[in-house]
Amino acid sequence: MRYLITSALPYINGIKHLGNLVGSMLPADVYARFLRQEGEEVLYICGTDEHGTPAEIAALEEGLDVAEFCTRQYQRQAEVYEKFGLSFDYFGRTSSPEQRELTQDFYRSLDEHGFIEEREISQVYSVTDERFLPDRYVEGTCPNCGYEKARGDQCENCTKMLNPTDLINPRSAVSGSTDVEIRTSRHLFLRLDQLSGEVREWVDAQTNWPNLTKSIAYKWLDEGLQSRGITRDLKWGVPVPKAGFEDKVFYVWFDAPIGYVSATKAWGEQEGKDWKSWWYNADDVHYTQFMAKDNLPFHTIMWPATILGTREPWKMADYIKGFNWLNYYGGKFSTSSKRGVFLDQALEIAPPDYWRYMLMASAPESSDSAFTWEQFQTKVNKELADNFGNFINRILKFTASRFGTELPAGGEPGEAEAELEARCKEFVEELRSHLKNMEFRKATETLNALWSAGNQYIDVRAPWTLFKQDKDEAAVVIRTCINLIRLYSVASAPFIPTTVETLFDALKLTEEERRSTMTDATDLTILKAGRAFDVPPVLIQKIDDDRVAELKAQYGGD
Ligand code: B3M
Ligand code: ZN
Repeated sequence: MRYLITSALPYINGIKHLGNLVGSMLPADVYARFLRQEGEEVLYICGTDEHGTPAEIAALEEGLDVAEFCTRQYQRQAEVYEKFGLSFDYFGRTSSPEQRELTQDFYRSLDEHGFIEEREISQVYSVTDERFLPDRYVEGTCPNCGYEKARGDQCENCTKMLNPTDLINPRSAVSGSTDVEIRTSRHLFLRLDQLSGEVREWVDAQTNWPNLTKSIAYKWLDEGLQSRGITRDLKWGVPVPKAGFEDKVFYVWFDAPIGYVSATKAWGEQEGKDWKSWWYNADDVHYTQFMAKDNLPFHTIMWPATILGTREPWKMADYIKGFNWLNYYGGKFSTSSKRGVFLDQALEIAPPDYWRYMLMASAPESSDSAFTWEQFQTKVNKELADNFGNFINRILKFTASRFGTELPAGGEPGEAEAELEARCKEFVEELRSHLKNMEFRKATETLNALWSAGNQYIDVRAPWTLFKQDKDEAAVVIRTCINLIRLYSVASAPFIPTTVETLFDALKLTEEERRSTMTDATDLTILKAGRAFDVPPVLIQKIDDDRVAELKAQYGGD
């Protein structure tokens, strides 16, 4: 088996927040890093989702040409993800030539097999803006409650679902102009109604999917699928290869999932690799998708229907890991209302690994979970700093001052060491199994338990006292601890890769030793007496109460 991994493609219109990271790219990265460490062949693909009205409007607001705007935003996002240690094999763009070609091919196959129909629809057109307005870009007074800023898809005051034509005094949300009218326009529709049976059969066959994923898929199937418009009256997007549709493009959600395929193709072209074997007739590929729950309908229904309708053997997901919401003090993180912590801000507050660990430890897997600054502080201070960082810094410093910077010789491991090794083996098996099952919260709990094992061991074996009584015994304890530090680093690598690099350097591990599996690293006698090491700088800095108060005041909290 080879492992294909994708995480939902972040939308282009700005830097994402912690809630976006925790529900897609970060868990996918932890999983990818783990599988690579296990020696598996992995391809982790992501990229920016660049089409659609929000990109056009964001560009307009910045006074930039939309292509130029997207290029800038792509670079900004790619840079931030790199700083977070996201190990994509390729980070593509849906504005690529590969995307255009593949999207048009998908459309042609669907059309050939009779799954496309043409219909005339009525839409709000803004004369001033010279554009059709998507439902949520029409504003007006809610006919139900009188709220004056209701959107054409929903009133956020009374939550009633609306059509733009329901609004009283409709106006353009782009310019505020009331010079709006209803115009008709011809569009292409995907016959989801005809594909519904096949989609259901496919969902039925996915016996191992998590509940969240399955329940969302069935909710849609049970409500009944209807034809869905796949074209829009916009300039920015993949052109529709059909006479009479020259001034239209495909709907952003039609082309977005094709971005997984086109980014893989772009990777293949760049690296000189066979990209197609990952996607076409790819029975030897195990494909996992990561995303937040709002993206599940598109990945469990729309995208599978698109693939099924081509009648071609494109790869469909073997497993879809969906996430609930990470909330920010009771409300949602929100890009539009700038609520919560954005990734560029997060990097100014603390190193990426603090966030990676904290977010995986609070991943909203079985239900929504809450981000609070106190929680961030606790996870960093009690788990990362106390259990992990302090143990390492303390042992290596003590060893350097008493024995020098080489693993000390003398003594033989005894019962306490055998017991510690046995416990470590158990924890590592548990950790591997959680990671294989993509249960990230449980995985961090086990990792934390593994980190505690070292502290418990030195509480009993107190090398600082032993050193005065029996130097050889103390040397055994130290060698065991340094081997344990190696195990910590290998086991923690998927979560906190940057810190682990520092640690690998401090332990002067060879390239081959760095590639060790967790299982192999449970042998606590691998690093022998005489091996040199460096004392690393303090690995994890605690976050004090004043800083928490400051952050709460700055970002809003409570
Ligand atoms: N860009 C998600 C979003 O922006 C959307 C995911 C596409 S995955 C193919 O909410
Ligand atoms: Zn209302």
